[in-house]
Amino acid sequence: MTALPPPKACDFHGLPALALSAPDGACAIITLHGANLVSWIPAGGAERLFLSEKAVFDGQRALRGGVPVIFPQFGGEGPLRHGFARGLPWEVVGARSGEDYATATLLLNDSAATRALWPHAFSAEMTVLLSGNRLDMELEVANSDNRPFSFTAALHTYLRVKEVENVSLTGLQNQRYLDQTRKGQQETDRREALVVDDEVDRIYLGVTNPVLLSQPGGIAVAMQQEGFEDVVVWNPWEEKCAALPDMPKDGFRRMLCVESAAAAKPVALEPGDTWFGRQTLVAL
Ligand code: TA6
Repeated sequence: MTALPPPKACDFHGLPALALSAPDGACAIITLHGANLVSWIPAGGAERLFLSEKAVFDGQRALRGGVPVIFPQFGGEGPLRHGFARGLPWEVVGARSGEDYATATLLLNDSAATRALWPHAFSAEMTVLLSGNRLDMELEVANSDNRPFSFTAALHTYLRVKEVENVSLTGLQNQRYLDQTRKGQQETDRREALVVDDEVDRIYLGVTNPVLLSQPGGIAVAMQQEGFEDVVVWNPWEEKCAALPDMPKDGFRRMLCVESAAAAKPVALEPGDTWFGRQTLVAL
């Protein structure tokens, strides 16, 4: 059998990255900066992730789009807002291709810079695996400290859509959520489908069902998760989008974040223990 070419190092807008391609045609790009999966094209399909054309590739800031890795803090303000993992360089520790898949693992350990913001020893691994129409992304966190710590985290997935007002998101009916546009007020979603025609910023709690994003033309993405308890749905809409310097004015129309998150309830880890959260996307 001929050896399959391993994922290749490449340059993505000046950032070091890894290009993964499976023999079945599925391909993806992950930047070492933030371990951000900035592109995913399922076999025989088209780009499924949104990346803002005004994203800043300075190797400092988080990228506006793709799948920023949020760790060790979801949300909040100040330097720990949405964690530091999305703005730091990760290291490639594994990459290979097989008959019908390609995979890569990136690693982030604590450093003097992370300990200045969050005083714990940890090791985080982000693994992506693509095959056919499926993408698995897994974040694993290990406590390498000698005392317990807790954290919140998310895979802040920006899904690309043709026109957000035509999107329907199902699978969240009767689910409780915290409405971040109303100071975290708790509500229950009674609608069969979520239609986005205004700002949406919700943390759906304890989601175990798959979530389906459908668009006219039959383009759909199914999302399932393990380890992560919450699903965050976010679209900034017109006014908040205009306030984001790294988004074009109409950018909110072409994206919807459907994030797998451990946001409402922090994960507590004892020394030596590990936790993982996985988001699986299937392009339909
Ligand atoms: O995940 C949703 C959210 O927390 C929103 O509240 C929103 O502001 C967004 O993430 C983007 O945050 P960022 O720090 O990337 O601008």
